[in-house]
Amino acid sequence: MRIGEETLGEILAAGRELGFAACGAASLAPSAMDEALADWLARGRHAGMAFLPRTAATRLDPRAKWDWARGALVGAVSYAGGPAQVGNPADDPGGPGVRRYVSRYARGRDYHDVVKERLRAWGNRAEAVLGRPLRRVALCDTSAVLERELAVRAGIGWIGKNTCLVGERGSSWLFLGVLLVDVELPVTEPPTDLLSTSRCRDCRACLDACPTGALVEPFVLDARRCLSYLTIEHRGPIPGEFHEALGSRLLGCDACQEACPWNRVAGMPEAPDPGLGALPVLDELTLADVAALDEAGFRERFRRSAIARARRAGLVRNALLVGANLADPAVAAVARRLVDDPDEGVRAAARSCLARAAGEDVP
Ligand code: B12
Repeated sequence: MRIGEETLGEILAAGRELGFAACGAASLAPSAMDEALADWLARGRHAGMAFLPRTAATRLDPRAKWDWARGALVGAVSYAGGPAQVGNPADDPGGPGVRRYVSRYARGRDYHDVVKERLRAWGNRAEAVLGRPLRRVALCDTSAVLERELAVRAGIGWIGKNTCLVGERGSSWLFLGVLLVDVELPVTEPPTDLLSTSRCRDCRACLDACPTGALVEPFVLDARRCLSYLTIEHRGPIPGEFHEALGSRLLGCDACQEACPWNRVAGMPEAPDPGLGALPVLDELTLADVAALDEAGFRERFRRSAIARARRAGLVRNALLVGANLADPAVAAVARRLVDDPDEGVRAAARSCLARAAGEDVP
């Protein structure tokens, strides 16, 4: 079934009423990114994210998995606002004992829940508009679709050199969600070359701001060097060459977005979506408290947070390395207990933390 433009207009209006900062509709024509994705994977730029090559075919053509789907409704949820990372890690916001940077995306309720709940509500509203049941599935982040490309095709924004989707009115502080539906949507066909949508012109602010040179060329991120990847997705020790660059980043990195001039234009929401709320647990924990978390404590505290993705071992490892960067004696005290931790990444970080506290060179 194909719906008319007026009906789609009503569905998109319902999406905006539900609080999406932007929403749009896309076809499920196969991706134009087949060569770029194949090249990116072949060069190993996905690092240890084995799920990316495994699901590449579905990412390029979601109908390989959801064969009943005919169109995609795409929504963006703002997570703008909150303290920014400043140049000197020791000056980071947070107050005494809690100087550490947590990426903006992880400061509220788990965005997967927030975005999917809103997509489901949108599906209900779409059913009401259509007057018939709608087969649908709500996707955010964890499913095998190229969400940024679908968002471009839905008219929500364009791709920056930092690979992020920048909204039509500025701001890349946007989560993306996709509702696959079993109706065909009246959309104008997408551009085949995603990069032609870019409005970066000769700006290189994000490439220059990346502390590790992870943006190896415009629009190409090498996850092996990306602090966001290393602190969230990567299991095991973080290679020594990145320890200092980590600065005070306990989880994630926003450098390439902080540097983007499009995040300083007025227009898009300047505050996080109210649905995200705040995660008070972050204010209560010092770096040493984080380093001392056990599995049960970690699960309990981060149950409803995107931080859970880093797992206890990842977050403790990061806290030890950041503690060493900030010369925090309370973290060094915890490190002594962690040199025999079951996790190799934690053990290596504890050794590095103690060696740096003792003023030794770390390989
Ligand atoms: C794997 C992944 C990561 C990896 C790799 C990121 C990357 N750039 O590839 C890591 C762990 C590093 C990561 C980090 C972050 N991520 Co992430 N991530 C994903 C995930 C699960 C898959 C992305 C993917 O397929 N990557 C493969 C590359 C090839 O695809 P791509 O980035 O979509 O493609 C770009 C390039 O290929 C380029 N491109 C297009 N055409 C062409 C052609 C040529 C010739 C070339 C060279 C390039 C090129 O433009 C594409 C669109 O940006 C998506 C969710 C999803 N299912 O899509 C979220 C997602 C992309 N991440 C998201 C977020 C919020 C983040 C972080 C901000 C979190 C943080 N602060 O730590 C950082 C941002 C870092 C950055 N600059 O990208 C959001 C992005 C929202 C937005 N506004 O863009 C998404 C959409 C999740 C969501 N539902 O909101 N992420």
